[in-house]
Amino acid sequence: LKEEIKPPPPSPQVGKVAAPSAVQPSTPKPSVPPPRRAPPAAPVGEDRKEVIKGIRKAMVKTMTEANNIPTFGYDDEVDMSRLVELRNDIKVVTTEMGIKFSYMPFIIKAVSLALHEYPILNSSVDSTCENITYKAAHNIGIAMDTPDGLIVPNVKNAHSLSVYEIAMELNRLQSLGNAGKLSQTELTGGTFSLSNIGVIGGTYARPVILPPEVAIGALGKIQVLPRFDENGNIKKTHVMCVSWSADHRIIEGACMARFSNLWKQYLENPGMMLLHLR
Ligand code: CAO
Repeated sequence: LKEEIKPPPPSPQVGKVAAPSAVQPSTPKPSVPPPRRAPPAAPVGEDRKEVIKGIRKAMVKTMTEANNIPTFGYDDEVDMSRLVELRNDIKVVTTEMGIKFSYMPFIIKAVSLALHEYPILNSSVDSTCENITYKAAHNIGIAMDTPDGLIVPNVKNAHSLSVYEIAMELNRLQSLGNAGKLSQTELTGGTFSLSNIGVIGGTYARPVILPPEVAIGALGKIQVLPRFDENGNIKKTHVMCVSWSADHRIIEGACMARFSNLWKQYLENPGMMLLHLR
C-alpha cells in the first residue's frame, strides 16, 4: 500500500513574530555614520611666524585686486584624443632636437587663433573700468609652479609664432623660472593667461584673473574616459576639462562660451590649425 504523502501542516504562528519582510514593506536601514577620522596630530614644537615677502607678497596684491572684480565662470570638456596622437607622432623628433614638446604649445596657439575672433578677451580695462584697450599682441601668460612659488611669465607675440617656436619659448621660460632667473620683461605685459594645473592633477578649477587682464583658463588633467561617438558607441577618449574665468563687467558669458567652442574645435581637430600657418 502506498502511503499518501501529505504536505506538512502549516506551522503554528501563535507566539511567533513574522519576519518583517514578509508582512511589511522594507524600511530603509538606519544609516550608519561613517567612522570618524582621527583628529590631526597636535603640532610638534612651537608655532612659526613668517613674513610674507617676494613672490608671495606680489600674489597678495594681485589676488586682492582681482577679488574686487565680478567674475564669470564657464567650464567645458575637450576631447584631446587626436592631439595626444599627434604629439606622440612628433615627440620622437622634437626630443632629438632637444625640445620638450608638451600639449601647451598647441593649447597656446589655439588660444591665440580664437582670440583673433574674440579680441575683447585679449583686452585690458583701466582701474575705474571706463576704457577698454584692445591689445595688439597676444602675450599669453603661463602660470608656473616654481621652487620660488607661483609666477606667470608670458609667451610674447604668440600670434606670430609657430607651434614649434612657442614650444622653444616655453622651454626657455620654464628653465629660467626653475632657476629663479626670469626678468621683469618676461613677467610683465601678459594679455591673457592659462594655468595648466592638470600637470599636478584635478579636473575643474576656479582660476582668478590677473588684472588688468580680463580672462584666464585653467586646464585639468588629461584622463582616459569612456565617451560616446557619433554612432552611440562607447570609445576610449582622452578628456581634458577647462575652466574659464572672465571679467563680467565687460565680458558676456556668451562671448566666453563662443571663444571656448572655437578654441576647443582647434584642439579637437588639430589639422584645422594648419589652415592658419604662415
Ligand atoms: N594632463 C596630463 N598630462 C599633462 C598635462 C595635463 N593637463 N599637461 C602636461 N602634461 C604632461 C606633459 O605632456 C608632460 O608629459 P611628458 O613627460 O610625457 O611629455 C608632463 O605632464 C610634464 O609637463 P610639463 O610640466 O613639463 O610641461 P607643460 O608645458 O605641460 O606645463 C607648466 C608647463 C609650467 C605650465 C607646468 O609645469 C606648471 O608649472 N603647471 C602648474 C601651474 C599651476 O601651478 N597653476 C596653478 C596656478 S593658481 O595657483
